[in-house]
Amino acid sequence: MGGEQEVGAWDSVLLDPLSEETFITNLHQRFKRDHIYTYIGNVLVSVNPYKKLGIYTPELINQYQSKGPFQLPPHVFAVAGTAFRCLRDRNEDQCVVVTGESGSGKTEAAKCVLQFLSGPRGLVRDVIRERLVHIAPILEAFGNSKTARNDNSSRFGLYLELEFDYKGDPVGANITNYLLEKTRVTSQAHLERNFHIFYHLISGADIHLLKTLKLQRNIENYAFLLSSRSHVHVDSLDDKTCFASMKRSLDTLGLTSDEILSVLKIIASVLKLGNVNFIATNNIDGTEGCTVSNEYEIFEVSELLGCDPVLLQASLTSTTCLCSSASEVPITELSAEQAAYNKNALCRALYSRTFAWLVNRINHAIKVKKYGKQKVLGILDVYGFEVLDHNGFEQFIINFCNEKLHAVIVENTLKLEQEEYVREGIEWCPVEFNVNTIVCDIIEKNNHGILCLLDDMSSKAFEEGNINEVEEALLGRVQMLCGHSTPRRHQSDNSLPPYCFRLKHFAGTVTYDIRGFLDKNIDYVPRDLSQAMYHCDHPLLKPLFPEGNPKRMACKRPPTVGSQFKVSLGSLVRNLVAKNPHYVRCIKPNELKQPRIFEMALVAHQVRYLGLIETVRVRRCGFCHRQSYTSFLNRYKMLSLHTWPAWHGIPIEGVSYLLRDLPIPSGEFAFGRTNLFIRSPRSVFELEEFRRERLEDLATMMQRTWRGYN
Ligand code: AOV
Ligand code: MG
Repeated sequence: MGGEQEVGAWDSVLLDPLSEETFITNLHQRFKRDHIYTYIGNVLVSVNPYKKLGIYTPELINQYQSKGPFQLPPHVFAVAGTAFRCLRDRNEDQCVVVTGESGSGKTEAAKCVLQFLSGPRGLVRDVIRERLVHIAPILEAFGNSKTARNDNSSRFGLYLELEFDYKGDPVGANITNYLLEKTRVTSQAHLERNFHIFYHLISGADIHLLKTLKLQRNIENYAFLLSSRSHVHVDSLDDKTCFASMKRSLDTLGLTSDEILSVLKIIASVLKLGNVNFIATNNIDGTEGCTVSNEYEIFEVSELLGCDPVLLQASLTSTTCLCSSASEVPITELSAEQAAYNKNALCRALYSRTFAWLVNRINHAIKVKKYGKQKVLGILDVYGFEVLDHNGFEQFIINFCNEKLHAVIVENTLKLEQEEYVREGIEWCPVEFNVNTIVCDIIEKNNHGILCLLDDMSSKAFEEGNINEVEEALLGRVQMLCGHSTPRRHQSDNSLPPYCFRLKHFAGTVTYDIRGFLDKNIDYVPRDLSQAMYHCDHPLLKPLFPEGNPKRMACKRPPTVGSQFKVSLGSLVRNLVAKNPHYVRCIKPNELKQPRIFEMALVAHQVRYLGLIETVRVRRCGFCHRQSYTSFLNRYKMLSLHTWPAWHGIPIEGVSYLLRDLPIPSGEFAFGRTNLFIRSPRSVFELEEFRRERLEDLATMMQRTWRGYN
């Protein structure tokens, strides 16, 4: 990293003059020399290099662990280090929020933060450190996939919270996952893949395991793995190696070989069910029924899951009526189309519930064992904003998540920050910025938002069973909602395709196709299939399908996918705002996933919607840290003879004496009504260093005195 200082500015706050052009030119100059990180004060901007860089070594982790911000070039390790020091020194909860569009490098950045926190220098207890680094290969195998925009795209949201003890060592962690995009299990867009695990398994399992799982080594044999009838290969991924490392990770996390086999049996069953087809037959009463075309697959799935093949086939091709109290329960034969639909619902449920089980199991392996709740450091890595050729319910949920997080970040970095300066009486020239809260309102507003409409209509569709008609009514109402509130220029845009509505998100306008929204929101697994799964002789299936327990009262319908997501996102946001935030803003330099290409227009678009220039403006005149006068005095009074050992006057005066004794320029501090404001992270770091040195001097002095007595 030698000569770093010569390449542009480390911190965009120093750019003169500041404009969108100079900001992007600085990023570009640095990108050309592989300096992908640049600061905006304490916000880190990261531009995806699309090539391996030698800047994530244990040696560098060591350096960033021992040096403070601005002593070394900008780096995601520095952000992790600052967050860690804030936690240790100020005893406050921290969070690192990584954002950016799909393929911009969020997951890689989040992994670097985790790598840093579980890195060398004995920061971590060994077992936990070992386990933490093995989380990613498992979650990525089961939760990531190749999409049009990213070969390793996260198809779930991840929030990992590390807990530290009083010494600053992580003692455990907890993962919260957000809505896995489970429709991918049964269908994928053109040139996209299913979840990685399926390909890892087929390519990487040894011959014995394949035999046990009744699988063949040929991906082309499985309908769920053939997007648009052809298998999509990913150059950047070696499925065989990935399978080995995923298995090693499961072992390291303490999963038993029985547990691993149980999971893989479900994965294999999903693949085999994908090959089950239904042939239409005519019932005696003239209605359409169906039979299974390849009974052998059903037989093998039954062996894998430990169930009766006759029962499995019956629950796939017919349905029993719940309302009857008679001993003979009426059975309705399903059409081939209905049976295929139910089978897919079962596959999605099997997969997503197994994923949830895995997350739970990982949490069990990394949970805090000895200590009570200490301070925590959260890392957030969600699925990035995406606009595809065809955008459905999944993109709607993903983009809503990004919209909400964006609103929170803007609120925190631009709005609240400026309001606080004004409240504290600090001289301030306001910086204008855009907020897009209107879109969040359109989506989530109680009683009126799209999610609420969706729930109302889902109930209607569920009760009346006429999903197509209800979907059309829903479309009309959603279009009205968007039309009322979206800017005029989109109303005049009359190119809206059938069944679609359009939302102007912070990062771009997206056209959503409403077909499938109701169905995916209801997310219903037919009762007969839940019961069949519950009765399987397979250790995971009973807990995964509790609703299949016949003794369980027929309870009310479970909450819809949309409403559950809204609740979990709300609690995530409350959780984040209660912590001291650190931001990593990721930028995608080109759509080709290629190194060395920096598309100006694409970068400018992201810089604009992320509000980065406004962030520079606020940061330029702003302050990175604030502390009440009393707590500042308590922590640093030892650095001055005026204030040490105790200050008895008014706190603000004590702080003013204290600062006069320190070799930090006075421009670095501003006196607010209740807080002292510190401009740059470097000054905070220096204060901490002075304090550490002073404590060491005191300790040495006491040792000498002690020896003198003896
Ligand atoms: P994402 O998390 O932001 O997308 P990733 O972190 O998966 O994006 O990055 C996409 C790809 O870019 C990775 O698989 C790497 O090949 C490359 N990449 C990203 N960051 C780096 C880096 N620092 N060094 C080298 N290569 C990198 V999504 O999950 O789609 O929103 O839902
Ligand atoms: Mg990702």
